[in-house]
Amino acid sequence: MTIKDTDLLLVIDVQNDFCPGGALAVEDGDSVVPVINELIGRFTNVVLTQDWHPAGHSSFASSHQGQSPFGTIELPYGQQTLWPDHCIQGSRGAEFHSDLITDPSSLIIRKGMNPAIDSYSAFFENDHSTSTGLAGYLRDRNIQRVICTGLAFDFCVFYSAQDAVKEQFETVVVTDACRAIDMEGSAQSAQDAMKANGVSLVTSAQL
Ligand code: VGL
Ligand code: ZN
Repeated sequence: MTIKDTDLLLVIDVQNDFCPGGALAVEDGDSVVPVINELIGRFTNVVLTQDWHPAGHSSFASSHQGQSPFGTIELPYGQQTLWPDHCIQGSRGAEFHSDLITDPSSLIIRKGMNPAIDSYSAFFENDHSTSTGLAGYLRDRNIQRVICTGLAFDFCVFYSAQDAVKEQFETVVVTDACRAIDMEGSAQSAQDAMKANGVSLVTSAQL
C-alpha cells in the first residue's frame, strides 16, 4: 500500500483515560503511540478525535441509579453500554497522551458532547443520524481513503471504520496501531464485522 495525498490518517481517542492508569484503561493502550507517531510523519492529512463528555453523561454508569460499569441499558436510540466516568471535558484524562504528536493534525473532532447520546464513531453519534461533520470535511478535502488507528479497536475504531465504509470511503484499519477493550469477545466480533463490510485490516509494516 502506498500512502497518497488523498489518504487520511484518522487517530481515534489516544487519550489518557484509555491508557494504563486511566479511568477506562485499555490494556497496553499507550503502546499505540509510537506506531501512530511514525505514521503521522508519513501522511499529508491527519485528523484526531477526542472523546469529550460533559460530567453526568448518559453513557456513564454513575448517571443511572443501580447500574454498574460495563452493564447495558436501553436508551431512546437503542442499547447503550455503560462506562466508568471518563474523558470529561477539560480533565487530565481527556487530554491526548502526552507523547502523541498532535501538531500536524488539521482538525480535532470532539465527540460524545451531547449529554443524552454517546458517540463512538468519528462520523455519527450513536443514534446513527447526528453527523459530526467529518464526512463533509473529508469530501471537501478530496479524501478518498480513511486509515483508522487508535483506541479502542472494538468500540470507537470499529464504529468509525464501519461509518467510513457507509460514507463510501475506502477504509483501512492498522491493527498494531489499535488496542481493544475486548468485552465478551467484542474484539473478534468487531474484526469479523469489519472484514465482512470490506474494511482492510493491515499492519503498519504494510503501509
Ligand atoms: C470509547 C467507550 C466509551 C472508545 C469511548 O474510545 O473506544 N469506548 N467511550
Ligand atoms: Zn466515551
